[in-house]
Amino acid sequence: MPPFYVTTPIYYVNDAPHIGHAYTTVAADALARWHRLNGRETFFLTGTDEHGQKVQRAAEKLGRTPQEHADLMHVRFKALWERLDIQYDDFIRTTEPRHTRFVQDLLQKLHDQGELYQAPYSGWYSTSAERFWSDEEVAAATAIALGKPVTPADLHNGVAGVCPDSGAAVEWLTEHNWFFRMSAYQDRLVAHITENPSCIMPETRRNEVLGYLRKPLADLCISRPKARLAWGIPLPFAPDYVTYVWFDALTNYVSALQEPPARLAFWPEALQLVGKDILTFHTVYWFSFLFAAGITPPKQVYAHGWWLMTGKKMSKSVGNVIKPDAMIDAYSADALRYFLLAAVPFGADGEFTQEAFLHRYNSDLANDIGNLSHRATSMPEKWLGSVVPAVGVQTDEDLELQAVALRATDAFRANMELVQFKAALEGLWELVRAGNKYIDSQAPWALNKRGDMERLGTVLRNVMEVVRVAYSYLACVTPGKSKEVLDRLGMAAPDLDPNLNRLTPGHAVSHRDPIFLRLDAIPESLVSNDPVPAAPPVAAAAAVAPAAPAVEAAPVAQIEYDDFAKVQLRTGLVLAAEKHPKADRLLVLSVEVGEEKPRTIVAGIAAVYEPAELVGKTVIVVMNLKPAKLRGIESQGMLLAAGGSDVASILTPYRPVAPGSVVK
Ligand code: ME8
Repeated sequence: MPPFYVTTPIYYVNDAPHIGHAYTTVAADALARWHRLNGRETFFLTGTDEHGQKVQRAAEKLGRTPQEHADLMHVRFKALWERLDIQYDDFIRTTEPRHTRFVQDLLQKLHDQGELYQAPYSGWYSTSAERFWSDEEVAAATAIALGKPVTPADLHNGVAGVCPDSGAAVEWLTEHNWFFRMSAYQDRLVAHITENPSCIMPETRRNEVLGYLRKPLADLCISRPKARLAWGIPLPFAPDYVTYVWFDALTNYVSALQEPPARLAFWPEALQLVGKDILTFHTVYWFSFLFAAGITPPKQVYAHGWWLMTGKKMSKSVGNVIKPDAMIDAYSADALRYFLLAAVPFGADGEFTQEAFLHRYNSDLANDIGNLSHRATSMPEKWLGSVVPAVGVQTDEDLELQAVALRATDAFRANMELVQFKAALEGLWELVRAGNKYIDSQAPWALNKRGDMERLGTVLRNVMEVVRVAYSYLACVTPGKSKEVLDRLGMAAPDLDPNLNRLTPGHAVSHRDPIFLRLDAIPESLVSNDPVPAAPPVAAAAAVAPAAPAVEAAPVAQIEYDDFAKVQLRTGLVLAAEKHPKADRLLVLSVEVGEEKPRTIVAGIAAVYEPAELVGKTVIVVMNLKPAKLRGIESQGMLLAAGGSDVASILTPYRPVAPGSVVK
């Protein structure tokens, strides 16, 4: 069996992750887990794209250096992946030396081979957006601004064009840049894609790329003058230039495999998942870079569709995003993972609505599979002393249930090979529904009443086995819930054998709370789409001002609930931590608390914590403590810690929760 390598795009660190980013990453994680479960050697890569104008501008807006910004922002992706139970093998950041070194070596190699050349680059430059636009883009924006048709020729004949982003004036600018001879690879690209049809999926997307390649392919500008864009990897042979985003970004998929050398075996056995927005880059650009470098293109690039909100692509720039943390809080990480994969065929667009989520959650998870697993342990608890019963004589109904198990697991397997999660889950649900029907038709309660314990044992055993099969296959989609249910059946790991005879008779099973609780309405926190209440009056800070030293044995003053309620506590994710420049005892933390900007918190914990160990930890923050300057740095809140003045431990939630969650 060849090894399996799965990748996600590396996400821009200009903003926080949303459901769209979670989608690709959950899909990659499900595939990686599936192949690992089947014993295949697997490598799963994700990461962050940290260079370029977008990141530079986002950092400038917040008064940070781009590196500081990237250091802070990539932690948000890692924190979300932890909450979503994403088991990646490596997380690459394009600012890491292992990556920049590889990109520079590759650029030098292509330069030495004569694949790169310098030439003038012209376009409509917008000073406000700090970028070039094409004739067509500016003509379209100008036409809207003027309310009359505008052609590219008009722009070159005196009609003043405007920037599609800001509406400000654009100017025709020419600068020298470095180009990659992409046009030389046009025929080879067409031949490769035609001879390896599954290298771009789904088929409609492959046809789109072939359609794109029917027009003459231009060479690709791969640089920007450092004077205009400083935040990038310098060209080793022309240090006044940096390489422009795509050459840098795409290369991550192989730069991450360079060390240790054993990783090289994963290339080109790669399945690269991308949104359809970046398919041309991942095929036309990427494959031709690889051809030039003498590297075989990846086995498959799979482009999925978009999550939409009222018909528009969910994106931070439109402002119509759903925050994954809020969905996880309301429903659980596994419910979100399941919904993303079950709701829409991989490749198609899908409208994200709270109504659809609630409906699917209740029908598929709370009702179908939740009920099934609940009944599989409640009935043995009531009637069989909570152990796995032995199988007796098999009836036609039992054999039919076994046949469904074989069919359903085959369907799951076949569809996972095709990267069709929805169809795979629908296949498995045939077994889940058959399991529930089997309980209804076999009526174990009646068998118990009649005292037919042998048949009762056989029926309940079959039900338990169906649960074992279903949750084992689901372990790649709902890993947390699967583990919990399998644990109730006394199993340490998933078992994909579809034969309904794998549990050990006499083994203890345990019955616990329903695994997916039914919800009657969309959770309140999602209706407003703002899980964080308005900030309380700052005057309440007095309630948490440091108290006078306690007098030994003095009775503790009691307070009313209202007094306590004045203290506003929230969870916070530590994005960065460093030593206070002027005080050995203090650390300065940057903590994401669900507000627009992270808060700076100065804490007296330097004696017990190294700054690095705090990054990525969730802490409890007193939000409405009056800001105070501590040795010159303003602290915008306080951390809770145990141990009094000799801090023993900071407080952190027992289970992962989203930053900004209210603590009471
Ligand atoms: O494009 N629906 O990064 P990015 C589905 N850094 N998926 C979505 C989505 C939506 N509404 N919005 C985003 C970049 N995605 C580059 C990639 S790779 C060498 C460099 C997902 O932060 C989808 O996978 O804009 C999309 O391709 C990716 O996020 C874009 O993330």
